[in-house]
Amino acid sequence: MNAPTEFARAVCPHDCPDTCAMRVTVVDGRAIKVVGDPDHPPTQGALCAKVTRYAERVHHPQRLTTPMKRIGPKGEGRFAPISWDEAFQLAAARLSAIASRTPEAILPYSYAGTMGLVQGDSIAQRFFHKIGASQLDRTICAAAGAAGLKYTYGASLGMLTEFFAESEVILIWGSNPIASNLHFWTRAQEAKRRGARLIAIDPYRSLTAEKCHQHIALKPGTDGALALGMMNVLIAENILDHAYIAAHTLGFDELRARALEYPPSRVAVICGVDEQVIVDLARLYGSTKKAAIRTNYGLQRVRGGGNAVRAIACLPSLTGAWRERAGGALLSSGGWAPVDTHALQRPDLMPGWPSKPTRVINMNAIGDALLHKGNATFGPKIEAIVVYNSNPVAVAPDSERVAAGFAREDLFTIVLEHFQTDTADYADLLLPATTQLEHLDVHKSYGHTDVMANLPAIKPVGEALSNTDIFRGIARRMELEEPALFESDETVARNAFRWEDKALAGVDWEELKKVGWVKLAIPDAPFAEGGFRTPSGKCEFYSERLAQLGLDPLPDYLPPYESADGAPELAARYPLAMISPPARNFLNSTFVNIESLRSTEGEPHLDIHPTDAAPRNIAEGDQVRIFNDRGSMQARARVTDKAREGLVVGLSIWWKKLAPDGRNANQVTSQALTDLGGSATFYDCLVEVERA
Ligand SMILES: Nc1nc2c(c(=O)[nH]1)N[C@H]1C(S)=C(S)[C@@H](COP(=O)(O)OP(=O)(O)OC[C@H]3O[C@@H](n4cnc5c(=O)[nH]c(N)nc54)[C@H](O)[C@@H]3O)O[C@H]1N2
Ligand SMILES: Nc1nc2c(c(=O)[nH]1)N[C@H]1C(S)=C(S)[C@@H](COP(=O)(O)OP(=O)(O)OC[C@H]3O[C@@H](n4cnc5c(=O)[nH]c(N)nc54)[C@H](O)[C@@H]3O)O[C@H]1N2
Ligand code: SF4
Ligand SMILES: [Mo]
Repeated sequence: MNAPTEFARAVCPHDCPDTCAMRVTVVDGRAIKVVGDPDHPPTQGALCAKVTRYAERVHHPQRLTTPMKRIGPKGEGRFAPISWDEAFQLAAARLSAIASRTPEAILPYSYAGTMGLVQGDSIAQRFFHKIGASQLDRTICAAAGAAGLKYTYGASLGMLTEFFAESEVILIWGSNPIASNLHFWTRAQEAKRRGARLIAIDPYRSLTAEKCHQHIALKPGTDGALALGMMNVLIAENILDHAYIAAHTLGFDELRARALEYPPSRVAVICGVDEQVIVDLARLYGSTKKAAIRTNYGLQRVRGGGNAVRAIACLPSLTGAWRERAGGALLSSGGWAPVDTHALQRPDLMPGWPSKPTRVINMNAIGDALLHKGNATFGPKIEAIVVYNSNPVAVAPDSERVAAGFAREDLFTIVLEHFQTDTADYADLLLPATTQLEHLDVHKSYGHTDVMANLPAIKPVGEALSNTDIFRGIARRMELEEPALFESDETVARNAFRWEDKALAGVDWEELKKVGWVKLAIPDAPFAEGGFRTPSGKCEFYSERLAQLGLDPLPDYLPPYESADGAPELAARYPLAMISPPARNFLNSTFVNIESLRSTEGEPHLDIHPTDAAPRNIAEGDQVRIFNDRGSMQARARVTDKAREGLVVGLSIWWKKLAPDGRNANQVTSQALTDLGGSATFYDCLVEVERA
């Protein structure tokens, strides 16, 4: 426990690249204030508006404080309180009965409600592995980008976020840092004050794009073509670092041939951007020494997302931007920390490991999976689902099918939650979980390069238990005897990292607990001398591993599934592309139920260009219906050129039950998967819009 000084030290648990250090003021056992730690360099004393409200969320009157069981029809959300003893008994009885017969009929469903390595996927994974449950492929967010990086750099690695402050050109590509990566934006502002040019590449004039020197509003899902077009110019005009290419890259000749297929004239048509803009962008990028790319996940939520990230990731290796610490690219820094995933999750507890691991279900197709009757290829029908750290009924694509799946009378559903979310409404057993201020955890970051310790600041609210305690409780009642299931949070945290790794040399868990955070030892310019983590040790323009999988070994442009190029007939019926990126005051669907933040967002909106609004008779403030073959939702129209022509934007992710029509953007999104990584394609979605 923290000493009862004036504040306790915590880590923001949310799925955000910034992983801030927090100071919590506790009075009489209640957290009354949470602020950014001024001593933590990446946090610089500032939290975002959402998490400044964290104490309000922790002590919210609607926090779940006792276990509950369903008393009404499925999905109605009526529950009666029960004891933990009864809750564990009910969970154990149902799961044991299924596990003894068809263990793969049990499925965990979790994502990043907390990014903590302990309360995320440690005891929970061990539990599901031990009972032989199906595995979940956790691909809802970043898997396409991660695959793009893996096949190009070897892992999720990139330039260090602090050095963007020294960059001379920054491409903010598929990223809206003012909403979703605030502490990077601070660095970009520093660079801007020193004279850097900021260029946003985004189909939407986001809060960030509005504040950049230039905004390139390409068509959604066409980033791979833009990157190849830039390469074409760099090659044609010989703006290349030949020495860097020769020493530290693989497959230049092949990439060159591919890039020559993408002259700016062709790319201009694909992207819906002037040819000269592409040429100028490439020239500026290539001729600036300290040229940096902050790309983010917004651009990889489309069919060609993995290839687009790969193409972008090649750019700094062509120009040698890696030579400077203020040059290079960053999508995720998550691969720098030496996390011991095997020790945390213990895949070896799976009955058939390693030769016959259990079935894997992609979380993006959860709707189809829950509605599947089971057969030889799919395997057994899903009979039980255990949801923690996620709100799939609100966040998963093709929501009509997701909700229909959760509504199945014969599905046994356990939900571990802080609040009665849209998903919790479908639970048979609803179990109250602790928040970050009430439990122990250890963190890495995917935006900066510190590892951090989170210590409990207050006692659990009500009868809440940590995820780890809940899974230990169920395991005990199932009479599982595996010791790994009963390790303490301390022990799990102590083994979460390979402390002997040179990035952590000299630090251990005791030390980390004491000091709060430790910066990993990584060179300022990590790839100045090559040292990529691919099999060849080079930046792989050409990937032999992809070739062996029967995939294109070179990055290419793949038109979105749902676009005039990808599906002309569909585009004729549903001519508008819809994207639903994060709203500034929500974190995915977290915080939507915090009144102060929800009232700042107001209500669900749809931004639509005047040229698209006029023929549909849509005026500012009209209630509109957005629809396609998968479903429909309503929103209030904002007629604005922030959305480029042909694009509509509905900032997300609303709780359905807190939206006027009980629906959200995922009514229209699809379960189709990306080219690489099996990621979701939330922004690869055609719709029509009409006045409601
Ligand atoms: N306030 C807030 N912060 C968040 C979140 C939140 O919900 N709210 N969510 C967190 C999570 S889980 C994640 S993954 C990150 C997400 O944050 P980011 O990685 O920044 O991704 P998005 O917000 O999805 O999209 C960023 C920008 O990409 C644009 N975009 C959409 N499609 C395309 C495209 O095809 N090409 C290009 N170039 N741009 C495109 C969008 O208009 C948006 O402005 O943010 C995290 N931080
Ligand atoms: N239309 C559309 N849909 C999207 C996106 C989009 O841009 N547009 N973005 C997608 C992306 S990038 C992501 S990452 C996903 C995010 O999807 P999710 O990971 O499901 O994120 P949240 O909606 O924030 O839900 C997390 C839930 O976990 C709970 N939680 C937090 N901490 C704990 C804990 O310690 N224990 C337990 N038991 N519960 C906890 C929170 O209360 C919250 O309800 O959504 C995706 N869905
Ligand atoms: S959500 Fe992101 S910016 Fe906000 S406090 Fe958490 S880590 Fe920091
Ligand atoms: Mo995400």
